[in-house]
Amino acid sequence: MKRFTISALFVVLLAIAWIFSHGALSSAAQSSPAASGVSGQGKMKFRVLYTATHLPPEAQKVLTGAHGGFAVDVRPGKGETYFSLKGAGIIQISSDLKSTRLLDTASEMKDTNLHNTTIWSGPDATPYLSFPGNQAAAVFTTTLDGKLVNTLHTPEAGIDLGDPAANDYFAGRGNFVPTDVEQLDGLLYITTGYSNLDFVLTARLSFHPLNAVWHDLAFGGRGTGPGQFGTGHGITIPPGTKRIDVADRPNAEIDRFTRYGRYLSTLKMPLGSLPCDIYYLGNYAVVGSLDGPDPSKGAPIYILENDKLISTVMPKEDLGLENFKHIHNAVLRQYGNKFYLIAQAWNPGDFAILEQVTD
Ligand SMILES: [Ca+2]
Ligand SMILES: [Ca+2]
Repeated sequence: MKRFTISALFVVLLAIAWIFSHGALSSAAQSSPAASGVSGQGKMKFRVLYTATHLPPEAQKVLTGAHGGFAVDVRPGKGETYFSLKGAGIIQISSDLKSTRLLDTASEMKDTNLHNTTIWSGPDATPYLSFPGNQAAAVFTTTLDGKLVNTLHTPEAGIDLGDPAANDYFAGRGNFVPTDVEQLDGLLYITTGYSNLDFVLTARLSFHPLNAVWHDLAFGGRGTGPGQFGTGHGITIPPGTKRIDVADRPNAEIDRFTRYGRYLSTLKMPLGSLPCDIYYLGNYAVVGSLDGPDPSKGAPIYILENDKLISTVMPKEDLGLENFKHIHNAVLRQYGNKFYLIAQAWNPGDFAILEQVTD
């Protein structure tokens, strides 16, 4: 009986010790800025849900080199997000954001930087992913399981791209440096912001088998005039429209065009910001910015509603994500009754998923 009492007392002491140590651990975790910070204004405030450790181990190993962007499968019943990391390959984030996995990626895509991603559907509704290979001088198109089905290479001298400046550039052996790609009505629209050309080029798609050939439509060009770019870095077509939006990064502008390349208007971003690309979800838009107006205060993710800035999320300053010195890309997801931001940083690269704070 006595022995039983002593044993029972020991068990109770063990339990108390466990509770105390567990409590200490959880309070340590909660006191880190990444776990407690909130950033943004109004209804679009966010906290950290997942950090880089949410990615597959092979992706974590090469994450500091991240220099790309996300595509979200917005078809009904889908919701997966795709991007690629040099040295790892294409990564798929599940619709509920709870899991990530690497897709089997062709070696010519895996070991080069894919600077952004878009998802689009062919005339028979087959979905494809396209990636601008800024180092490979190619635009790669895959199926959703990562199988490479087309590679579009540098325009050959003599091909009519629809603009004498673009034709002369490639006749003079200028380099093709795609920085983003979109698809509309059988045309790929490709920004070339990292080259002196700095035009949007187009290529005509055909199917079964998938092929892309250069098309005689090009627009933009380097400059500060209407519809010109300082660096035409990102290109996006707002879903349900036929409008082409180009992020002109050093000029803090989103330049808007018809699908025929006719300049429409410019959406001004905060002066001194460096918008990399724009992503639309309903009436909302998200703009990841390489720097903010005050670079010492870090890089913002801007959230717009009907083209009006409603929230500025600062992952480094407010959320303690130390590697988020520069935002290279961000997209907005809605899952259940909440919004989520999926973001990647550049130099150093990093990754995070932020969750809307609704309470
Ligand atoms: Ca411009
Ligand atoms: Ca884009």
